[in-house]
Amino acid sequence: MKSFFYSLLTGFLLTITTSAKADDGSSLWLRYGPQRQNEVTGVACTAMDELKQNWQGGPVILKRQKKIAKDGYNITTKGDKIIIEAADQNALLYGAFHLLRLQQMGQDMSQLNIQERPAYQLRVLNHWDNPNGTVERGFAGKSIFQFPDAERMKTYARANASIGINGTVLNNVNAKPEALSSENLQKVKQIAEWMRPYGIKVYLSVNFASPMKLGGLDTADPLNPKVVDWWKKKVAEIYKLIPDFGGFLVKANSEGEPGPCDFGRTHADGANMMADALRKHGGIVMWRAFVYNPQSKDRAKQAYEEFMPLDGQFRDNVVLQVKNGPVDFQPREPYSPLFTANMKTPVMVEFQVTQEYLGAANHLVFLAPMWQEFFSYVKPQNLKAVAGVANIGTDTNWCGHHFAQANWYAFGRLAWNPTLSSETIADEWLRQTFNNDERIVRPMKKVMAESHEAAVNYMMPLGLHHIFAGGHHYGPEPWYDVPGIRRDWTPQYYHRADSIGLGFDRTRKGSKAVEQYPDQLCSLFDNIDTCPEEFLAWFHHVPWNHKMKSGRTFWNELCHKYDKGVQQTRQFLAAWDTLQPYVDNQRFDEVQRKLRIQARDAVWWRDACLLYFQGFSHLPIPNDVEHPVHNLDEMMKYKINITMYENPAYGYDK
Ligand code: GCV
Repeated sequence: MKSFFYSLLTGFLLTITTSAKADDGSSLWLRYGPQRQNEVTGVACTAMDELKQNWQGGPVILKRQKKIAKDGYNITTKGDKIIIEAADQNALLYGAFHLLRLQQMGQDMSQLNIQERPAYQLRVLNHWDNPNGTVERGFAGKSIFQFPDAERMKTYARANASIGINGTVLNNVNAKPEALSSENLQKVKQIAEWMRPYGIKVYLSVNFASPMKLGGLDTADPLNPKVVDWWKKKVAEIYKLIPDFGGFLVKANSEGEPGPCDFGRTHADGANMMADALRKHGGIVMWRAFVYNPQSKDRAKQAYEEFMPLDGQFRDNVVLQVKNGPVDFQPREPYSPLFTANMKTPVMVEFQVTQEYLGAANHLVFLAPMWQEFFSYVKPQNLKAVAGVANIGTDTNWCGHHFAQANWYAFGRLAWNPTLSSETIADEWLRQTFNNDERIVRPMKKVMAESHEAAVNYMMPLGLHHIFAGGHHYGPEPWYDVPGIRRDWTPQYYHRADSIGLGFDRTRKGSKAVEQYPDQLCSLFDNIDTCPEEFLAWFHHVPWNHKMKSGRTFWNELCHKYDKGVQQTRQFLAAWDTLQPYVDNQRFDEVQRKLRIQARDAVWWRDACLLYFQGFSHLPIPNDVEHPVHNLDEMMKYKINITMYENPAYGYDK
């Protein structure tokens, strides 16, 4: 009896000691043991400092090896020493972080023989940060660049370098002309100095009308000599301050932003003018292909239609930055057909790390599986570079949700090596961010693996897209409409629900968007019987009674998918609830709170969408799924009163 009480007491104390430690998540995945001086010799650089402080093992030698390709490195064990070889200092740093990762994951390092080469030379984060400190689609507080402090900038740079990110665009693509003011450039210079030791170049988004709004010219026509001269001088000013400045990112003639088309010129004219100004300094232009006009019959076709005729006309220091899907970062989209159009112009993919359409910083949605799905259609070698719209802000834990850090991490790892499995990435991240305890790693790896599909299920299954709330884009509003609003900003434009069925007919008989894909895929998508079911309502107006592979009708399948998503979020919460003894109190509570919101939001999504679409299908919700608990009229009246710069504190149910 005594020993029973004793073990109960020690068990209790152990639980208290492990869970009582509060951890605010500010260290991200960079959690090394107690610092001590270690034997690190060779090239003196940031890699050496990093290892001296954080490496716990035997001697490490950093060696320069000119023959290794840029940014690549080798790590080899030789007797009791570990040798990291690379051609330059940045790559030595990547090697050092690789070694530290192995240390954190408790790996055997007695026989290392690693050769790493990145798939892309440019691996860049895009921050949508505004000069006033707000972040467009930012769910983790304010801009980290508004009042940057050296310590936080250093953690940011280290975190990026640890996953191979080597570029950062500091401001919103909806750029203010002031981004190029001499005053702002001083600030950019300071940030560049903090980034430089970690191999990160800075870039700026620029407003195409800057020569007018900032320079006082009466035009921004890219072929006007005064405009050309203005950009040349501005670029020279930048490089004088920041000799390794990366270049410009441009959103032009899209969603009200100015561009070359305002002056009767093409996107190529605009991009080339800037590229010429940047060329002699080694800078590049990332020109976004995110364009669409309100009159179009199918927004999904537009980037292709607008940019294909310009192929071959861009300078070689221009890269077209194309969103992964043809519409706009929806929970699931087919890839944008520009990626397989065999363009001569280099293209880079733009992923969205911030969860604009995936539950903001409230839902646990691990994005690596979604990005891998993209790479299952688009060969990595077809791309020149990879960009990710950052989910980073001033919140203590950087990303608003502890598990959203995993998306920053995954973005960097996939930009380095797009063939990495999402399971490997989740495993690495969990072990570094929490610990190597299998009781955490195993269940949460499963949750992370299922989380994207779950979100698709409870938000927009079977090819549905763009049925979210207007403005802040959080929560379901398949009914959203405002008098006079452009049609391609309303869900009805996309879901086209009627008494016959649901979905956008993009077949050869419909908008013909399928024809932008290579022949084989075009035929596959075009035929309702061969179209992958996850894209059904993307490419077809699917009859409510269409027979699905499961044997169910389309309507019944839709009900099942929505309900499955709900059940999955409950399982995620249940899995997390059991981890209380193994996770520090603060992170346990914060994640639990978010998972509860997610589970409630999933019910909101399911109920809103099924009840709304039922008004068209006039079919009963099958008895083998949980029936809605909310009332459609009330859900239709419910509004979350926030802007596009903040994370909702709650979902539907407070
Ligand atoms: C930065 C969507 C988002 C906008 C974003 C735009 C873009 O429309 O809702 O916030 O603007 O995409 O990628 O340019």
